[in-house]
Amino acid sequence: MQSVCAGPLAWRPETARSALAVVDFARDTDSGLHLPLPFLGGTLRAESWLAAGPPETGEVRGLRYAAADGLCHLRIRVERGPDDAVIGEDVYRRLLAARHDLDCPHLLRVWHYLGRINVGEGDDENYKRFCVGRARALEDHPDALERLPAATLVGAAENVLELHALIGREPPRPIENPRQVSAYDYPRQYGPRQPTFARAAAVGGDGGRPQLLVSGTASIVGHATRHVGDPAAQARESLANIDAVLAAAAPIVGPVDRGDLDCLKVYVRHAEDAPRIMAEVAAGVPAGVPVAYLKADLCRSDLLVEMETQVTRR
Ligand code: 3EB
Repeated sequence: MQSVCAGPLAWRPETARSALAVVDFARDTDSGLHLPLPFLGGTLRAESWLAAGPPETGEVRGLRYAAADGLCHLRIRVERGPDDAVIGEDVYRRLLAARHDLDCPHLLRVWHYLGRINVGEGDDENYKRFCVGRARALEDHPDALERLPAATLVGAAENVLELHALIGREPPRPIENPRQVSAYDYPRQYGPRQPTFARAAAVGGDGGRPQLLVSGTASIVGHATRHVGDPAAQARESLANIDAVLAAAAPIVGPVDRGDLDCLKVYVRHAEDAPRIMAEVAAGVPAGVPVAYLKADLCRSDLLVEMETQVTRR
């Protein structure tokens, strides 16, 4: 399998020996995890989350896990019901409890793939209902609210909620973006309960090399969507937001820029916008960075593109 982005999940990536999870975007293998999202192209075909030793695997609270060396990859997939507040709360309660069963009390990174994400009007939109359920579960876990994980939440091509998470023994250091209102402070117009994630999470570094996991990053400045209807301009704004997150994390990961990205994942709402978005990424990101393009609906119906990335201090 080519172009595998080595994730963190080894507190010391240089000594990583095995993978807790291999996520195979392009479906090159039967052995990797597959996402409920169509692969649109790019040189990055899979990502792996590394650990120091061979993982112990099993199931806890309905979540499949692979754990080694104080790090754990978790996943769960459930059918959607009539109200995503219900599955949001249920899945988050399971995840928050599983942290303690596995002796990895800290959420580091969460990915959510939610079917029919933009269906429903106003506060009844499925994404906003999901946020209500997630917030209800987190209310009972103030420790988790204090150190929010990096996250991505995009639409799934199937009528499910699939959640993947990295959790750890050591806490992440959450990073915010000075160009954006923190998602947990979004004003009421975006829904009854705010999304609970940090713009990035720095992990590791204790004698090893810290890694910065950057959340799904879109064309939002302040709290407003910018460049409605213009996918190329949204791609440029998303990259500007990634630059701002990298700058905010410089005290931890050093002076890094786009050329230092381990890899880039680009979520595209409309496949027909992909050529224009690919052209912006080719113009704005050095050619050595492996990129994956995945088709997904996004949390706000006016967002056309979203990007996530990571960087490992050299
Ligand atoms: C945004 O910045 C875009 O609800 O967990 C990105 C990443 C977004 C994570 C989430 C939402 C989430 O608001 C949407």
